[in-house]
Amino acid sequence: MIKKCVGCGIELQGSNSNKNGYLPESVLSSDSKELLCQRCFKIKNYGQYIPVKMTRDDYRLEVKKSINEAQVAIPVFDIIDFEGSFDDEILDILREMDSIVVINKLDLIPDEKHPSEVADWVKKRLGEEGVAPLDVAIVSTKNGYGINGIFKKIRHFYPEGVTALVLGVTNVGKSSIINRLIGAKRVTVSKFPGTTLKSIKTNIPHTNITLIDTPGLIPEGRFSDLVCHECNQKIIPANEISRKTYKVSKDRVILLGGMIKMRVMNEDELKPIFSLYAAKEVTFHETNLERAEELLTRDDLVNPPCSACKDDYNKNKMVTEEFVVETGEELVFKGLGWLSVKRGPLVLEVTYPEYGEILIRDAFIKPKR
Ligand SMILES: Nc1nc2c(ncn2[C@@H]2O[C@H](COP(=O)(O)OP(=O)(O)OP(=O)(O)O)[C@@H](O)[C@H]2O)c(=O)[nH]1
Ligand SMILES: [Mg+2]
Repeated sequence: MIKKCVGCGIELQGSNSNKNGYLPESVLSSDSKELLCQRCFKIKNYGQYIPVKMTRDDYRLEVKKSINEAQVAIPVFDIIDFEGSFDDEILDILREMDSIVVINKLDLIPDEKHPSEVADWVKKRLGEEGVAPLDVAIVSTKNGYGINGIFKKIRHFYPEGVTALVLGVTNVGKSSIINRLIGAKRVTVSKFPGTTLKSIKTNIPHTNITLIDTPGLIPEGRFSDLVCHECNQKIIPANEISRKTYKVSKDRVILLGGMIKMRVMNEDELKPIFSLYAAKEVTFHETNLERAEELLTRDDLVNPPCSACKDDYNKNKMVTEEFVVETGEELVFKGLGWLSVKRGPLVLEVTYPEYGEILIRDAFIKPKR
């Protein structure tokens, strides 16, 4: 019988310690039903980073395999990187399948935003993508907020029980949500993307609800995927994000880390006002044109990227594009942060790696007066 790791879903093997799914033969042949591969053991107990390369096809295969078994999808999105948690393949599934959408990491946003406001905003945003979920739950697995709400929603729509497919991009907290719902630290969670390797079925104790955890996809266009994994960890916020408000005139330059250069192009007297949001470890810098170029060479002053990945980052094809962002709109840097315009229009000339996606959306957080 094939045994699988309860942490990441990989098939276990006892013959090659350099390959995925390794577990010493003596443990593997024991009667234990809760076997953990060596990689999950090291992640769980020592917080080690042990990357495993997953291709888009690997991901697709795992999710597709499980779709037929599930009656409902539980797509998980990261509230802080909503656009970065979108992926066409996930949206395609949601257009066809009933879903209860979970928006995770509520603890990271500044506290003036009420969860019901977030839910309304999410429904509208998903509607624009042609997705109409059965319901939306706003949660934080970090502090447990809203977890019971997911359970109640599943019970409400499926009183007899159901098999639910938990899906989403890497690191949004799919496995964390499953652990919260089953009330145990069973599946492996880590701060590094790409933790879950195969689908894992788990039952919520004393119910007929089965949850299928799946590996996360790495979506296209995230700025956070252009830096080394240490910098990646700085960009993915662990605590409440920072916000800084600007009122600046033409030719002032704002640097978002050493990753994005924004030059204000407004000609008029009335200066635009906007707030910038990103993880605390990402530096924000306001300067002039000349100094901006010098600063971009200084990873001690503006980062990420750090000295180790700066050269690679700069090898990306850079583009410069003009964006006009109106009052009440936001300019989103997928996987990095966003800028919210309080008094617009804000005309910006943005220089960034072509791989990264930048888009304009209706404001999610309106800056405080
Ligand atoms: N601040 C905060 N962090 C969270 C929350 N939920 C999960 N995380 C963190 O996000 C990281 C990823 O969590 P996982 O549960 O492993 O995410 P996943 O979606 O299963 O990731 P993959 O298996 O790689 O696809 C971990 O560092 C978690 O601690 C949350 O509600 N708030
Ligand atoms: Mg996972």
